[in-house]
Amino acid sequence: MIQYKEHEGVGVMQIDRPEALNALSREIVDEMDALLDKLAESKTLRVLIVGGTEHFAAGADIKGMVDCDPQGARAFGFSPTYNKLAALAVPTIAAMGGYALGGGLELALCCDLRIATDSAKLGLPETNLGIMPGAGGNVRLPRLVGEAKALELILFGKQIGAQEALDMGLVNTVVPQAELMETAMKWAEKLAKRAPVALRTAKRTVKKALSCPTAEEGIDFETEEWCGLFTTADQKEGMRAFIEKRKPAFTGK
Ligand code: DAK
Repeated sequence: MIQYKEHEGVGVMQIDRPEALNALSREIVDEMDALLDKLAESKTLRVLIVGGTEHFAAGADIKGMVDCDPQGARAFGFSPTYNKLAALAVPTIAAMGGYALGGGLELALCCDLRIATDSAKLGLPETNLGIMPGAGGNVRLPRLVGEAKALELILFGKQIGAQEALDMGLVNTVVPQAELMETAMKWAEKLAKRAPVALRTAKRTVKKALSCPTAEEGIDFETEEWCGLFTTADQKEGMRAFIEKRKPAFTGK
């Protein structure tokens, strides 16, 4: 149900449950959880692509939730797993085709970058079901697109197309369906060749800064992290390569 392949530092995790438009069952999320635990410890992973087969994911499995009481709903929760994806040190890219709805879109919101196909449909339709987003959607979406646009999507439970998603900053780019995985791979390969410690530090710093109560605290954190990069071989290599007018060969040290 979860497929995983890794080649030269680029990992591809795909949901594979086409008969239900990749609706996320408890089992799928448990598999994802176990995989993310391994990936968090990986010494080889440089970039992770998260995708679906034909569709990204049409949300959490409604059939598995319909009879839940509050305790059962809590046990169905995806957030501990989604938080593991958001906390991965390496850059992550969501490659979204078809439907990315509800818990599916919330999964993509845990990634650093999002690519959608021109026919993709995105949204948080939970209020149509008498619930609300519950796997970070109320928290991550407004940070990305602002409060008003996030509430428009959540309160109307509407699906939007890829162009509208691009216009509001929900996705980074839109590509034809046939070019989705190729584009995601190109981005990932490019990132995999860049200085890994610098990328991980930048990701950590941007995330930390977003949760700092003041800009000053964020900037203090940034300064410490920035100075720390001067302990790395990649900093020496990157700057020497510039001065020597050659391409840097980063080692990740
Ligand atoms: N769950 C279960 N099955 C689904 C599904 C879903 N989310 N989405 C699609 N399917 C199944 C359909 O039931 C159908 O299966 P059969 O009936 O043929 O067996 C098959 O996939 C094909 O779907 P359709 O026949 O409906 O296909 P259409 O092209 O006509 O429509 C659609 C596609 C995506 C517009 C439609 O399927 C749809 O509206 N699906 C539901 C989308 C949705 O409402 N998603 C949000 C789900 S709620 C939690 C936190 C968060 C969450 C859960 C817990 N805790 C903190 C505890 C997340 C909640 C959600 O994501």
